[in-house]
Amino acid sequence: MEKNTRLILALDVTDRAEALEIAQAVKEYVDAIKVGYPLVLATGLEIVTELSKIAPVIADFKVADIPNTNRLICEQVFQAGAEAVIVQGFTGKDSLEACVQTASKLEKAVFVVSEMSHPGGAEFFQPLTKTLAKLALEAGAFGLVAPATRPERVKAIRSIIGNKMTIISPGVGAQGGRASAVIAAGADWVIVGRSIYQAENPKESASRLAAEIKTEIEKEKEG
Ligand code: OMP
Repeated sequence: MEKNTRLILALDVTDRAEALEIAQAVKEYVDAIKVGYPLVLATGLEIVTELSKIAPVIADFKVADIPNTNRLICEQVFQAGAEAVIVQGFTGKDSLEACVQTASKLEKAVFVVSEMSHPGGAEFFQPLTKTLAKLALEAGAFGLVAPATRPERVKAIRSIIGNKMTIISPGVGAQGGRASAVIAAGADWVIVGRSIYQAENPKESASRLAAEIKTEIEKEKEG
């Protein structure tokens, strides 16, 4: 997954043709496409294979099971063509390590949820965020998922992990976060779903977001 536009599309539509059409339309503005339960349950795991021909795919299954089941899930997802998988860390070190080991054997990546972006994400995750971030770091995960709705939390998470892991950050647009603010807070990539795929013109929306991110990065370089 190359760091170019620093934008990831969350493709939570439930129609195969619509998914492929949007992916094609926005591909020049996104570094990856995140696919989760809505699209895969509606259309089948083959959609991961199809989309992986358009852009690198992050499979968002928030994997949260015992080590053996985690391994089996990750194997399926990677064999289908995903470059990365999103997993939960609260299942513990052994379960997380099973994901990371499966990924590293296949040269794939694991992202661990450190704190969720919705209001309820503050209830149970926040007291554990630091622990989850450290666990992910020790397990050798590629990165963390952190909330664009709380840029100050992204900043705090960045200060825990330094530059040893990447941060992908959902919550921009429909959930109220701003792409420029979360990039300024230290996120590597911004994840955007509804603001792109529900827009009248998804390509234009993706282009605008990519431009906002670029302007913020240039501002940082100058400053
Ligand atoms: P929009 O709110 O439509 O932009 O979509 C955000 C995407 O990010 C959805 O696919 C969510 O499932 C996902 N997400 C969050 O919104 N918050 C989180 O804390 C974690 C995720 C995620 O793991 O991707």
